[in-house]
Amino acid sequence: DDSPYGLQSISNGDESSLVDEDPIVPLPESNDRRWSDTSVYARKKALQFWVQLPNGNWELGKVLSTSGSGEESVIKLPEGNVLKVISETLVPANPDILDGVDDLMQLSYLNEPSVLYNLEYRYNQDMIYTKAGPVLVAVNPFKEVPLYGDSNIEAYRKRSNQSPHVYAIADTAIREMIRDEVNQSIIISCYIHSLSILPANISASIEFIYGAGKTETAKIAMQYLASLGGGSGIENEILKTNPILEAFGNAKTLRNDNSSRFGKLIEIHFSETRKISGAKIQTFLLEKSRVVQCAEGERSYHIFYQLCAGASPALREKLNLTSAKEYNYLRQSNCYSIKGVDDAERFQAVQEALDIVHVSKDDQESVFAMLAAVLWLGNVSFSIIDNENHAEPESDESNGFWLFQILLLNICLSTVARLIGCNINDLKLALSKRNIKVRNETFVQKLTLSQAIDARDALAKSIYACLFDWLVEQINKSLAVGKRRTGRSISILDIYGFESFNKNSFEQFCINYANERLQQHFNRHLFKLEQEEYIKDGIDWTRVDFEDNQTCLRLFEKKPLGLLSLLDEESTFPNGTDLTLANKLKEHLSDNSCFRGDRGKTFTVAHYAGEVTYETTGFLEKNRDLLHSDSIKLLSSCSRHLPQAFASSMLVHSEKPVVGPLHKAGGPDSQRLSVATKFKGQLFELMQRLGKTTPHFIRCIKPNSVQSPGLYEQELVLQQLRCCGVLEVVRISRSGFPTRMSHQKFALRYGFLLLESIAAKDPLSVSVAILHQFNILPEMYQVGYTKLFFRTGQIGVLEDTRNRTLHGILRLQSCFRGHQA
Ligand code: AD9
Ligand code: MG
Repeated sequence: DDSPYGLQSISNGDESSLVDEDPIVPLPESNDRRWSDTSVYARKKALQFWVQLPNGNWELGKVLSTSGSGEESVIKLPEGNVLKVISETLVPANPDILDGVDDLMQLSYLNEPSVLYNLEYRYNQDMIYTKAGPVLVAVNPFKEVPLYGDSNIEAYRKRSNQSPHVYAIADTAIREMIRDEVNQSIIISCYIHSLSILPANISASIEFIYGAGKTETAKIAMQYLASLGGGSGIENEILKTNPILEAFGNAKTLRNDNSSRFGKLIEIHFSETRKISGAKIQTFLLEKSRVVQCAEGERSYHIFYQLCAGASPALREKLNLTSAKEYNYLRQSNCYSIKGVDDAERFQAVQEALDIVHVSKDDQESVFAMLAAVLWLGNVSFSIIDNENHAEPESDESNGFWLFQILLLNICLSTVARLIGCNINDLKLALSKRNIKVRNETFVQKLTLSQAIDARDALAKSIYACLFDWLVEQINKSLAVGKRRTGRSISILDIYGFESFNKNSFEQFCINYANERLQQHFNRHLFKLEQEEYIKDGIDWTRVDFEDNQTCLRLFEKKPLGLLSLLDEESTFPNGTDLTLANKLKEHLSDNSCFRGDRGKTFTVAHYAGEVTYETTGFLEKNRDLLHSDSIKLLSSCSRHLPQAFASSMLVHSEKPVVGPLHKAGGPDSQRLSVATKFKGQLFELMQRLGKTTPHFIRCIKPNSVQSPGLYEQELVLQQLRCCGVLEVVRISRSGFPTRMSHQKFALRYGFLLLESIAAKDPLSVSVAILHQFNILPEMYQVGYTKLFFRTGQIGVLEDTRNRTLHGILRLQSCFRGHQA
């Protein structure tokens, strides 16, 4: 395809197919000649229009007539229905030759229905990838599509296939890394995790919402990079990190059977010989709470079910393992299996993968022991021992009447103690008492029932989170970049999308903050790219400001009066509560236009992707994320090496602000960073790293709410396009000159429309003559050194004239032939 538009190849063949038989009733003249494709100017020129039907869907229609004043138009729909509409609501549609273009930038009229239609047109033909200028849009097919595998990889490597694809993105990343000697990144994101911000008819089906395809897309990109090979099996090791991290960090949710509950960045390093030399994984904000709590119909992390289903008899005995249904942590959500997934089989695959990334059999057994310890901890229950509601783990004679229960509970406590390698009495103490140091004296405080349950759950969550981090560390050791390093890498980021549920808590707060940061990166980068091309071709370009999310980011990050600082401050007050936090935020942040204090414990943030109302319930506790010093001590006293490692990792010393009610009292707790501060630090580091790379953006879209192949829900897609910035890119490009064509191409395509013959002239002169003849306003285009740059819609106007002229010529020819006959 030699045309930058793909126009040539599409229109080659029978030109008469482009001819339009319907008479066009011209819309009234107007002075409103703005470049916007919804302007009267554009509306007057277009041949067909998008009409929004009462059900919200867009249909293609043609204007039959327009009222005298021009306010109303009569439109004919494809099925022959005729509709009277307000002219202003008509949205110009693209000429048919632009149907299904593989880059939205090629559309002459860039508007929502046109973009929606184009994606749908492609989706229906399993062309799930489309470019939106520099961004790749991936629509989840919810079925196997024949786009992957070795032969396809080969085709992209040789560039014999150039249609949009994750492979093409990965290939470009490799080439640019080599050519420019700059690290690259592939940033995969989606927007809308929940449909609660969608219209009611769509959110009704929320239970069946699946993922948008980020993790699959990341794996497809990894597959392409891994195909470069590396020797000593490093590429296979890299691919095998996927089943491991998915087992430990993914879970079945109502939206996705394999939902990632953490963010991931994998940095793949290359050697001088362009082979893979190693990799490094960084993870973000694992959803810890899932270990002890998950909603009906969801599951905890896959690995628990895999272990219960797939452990060998010997391992079962060692871990005192029973079935998933016997564990409280797994039982509460009443969901044990996933359709089409064999957990036992997956467990074998995980073990093999662990072998491949060099986690020794001994270490694997320790890992499984930690998992079993978490499960058994969940079965520890408590009894009230006095009339002040103090509690102790149930395990001694005080429960004499419940002989069976004593036996069972004794088993819980003793199994946990054995699995982590601690003294059973120390464990009991850690779950029922707390040492509090005030000045130089230490007091022992008995825990109430709810405190004891919290202490137990906190211990379970910490063990799991530490285990996850430990595994990532082991994987990184195995993938460590070899000696032949060049320092060049390609990073792939698979991070949670913007979340908005009916109830939004601390997790959504952090995730949405991360998305604000990423969006800023996205905006800045795309804007910069755009400008560079204009400068390169020497065109006159005034920087156009676009709406950025600086105000929202400032709301989060400003010191000392921003959401994060105030949250940390309140977290250090022993008497701080969810309500005092909410009040504090309202008191200090109300002058930021992105903030709205609501009634009670809630507040609302106007994110770039939409408003989200957060409930402060649990914010302080989750932000402090305290594992009591007694529990840390317990872990460090264990004879097993993993709990010891966990304990020392929890005692991260830092100069940074620290939180926790025991802050003033000293002790290990006071050394810990708050979750929000740690996350912010991670994000800053991430942004810095990404800032030094050339980014390639992939936006994943889910086309329907029932994970069904072939179904395309316009409204759902539109919402995602809106918040995921595809329309933002479109908007930015509309304010620039998104349409480009070389002088030669332009002269060739439209030259025949010139009234006076200047055939002998050079392409530039022909081009300029065309522009003048068609009265294209000077602000609508720019003449560059090599190309013409147009505002959106301009080429559509020329293209329509060209079609009409060709139509006329064809008619004349057939008349002529008829006459001759
Ligand atoms: V979540 O935000 O982590 O809950 P993701 O990561 O966005 O989510 P995921 O990649 O897990 O979504 O995709 C969800 C499901 O869509 C997969 O399990 C596949 O069944 C399906 N999918 C996604 N992409 C493809 C694809 N390219 N080809 C076939 C796909 N199926
Ligand atoms: Mg995922």
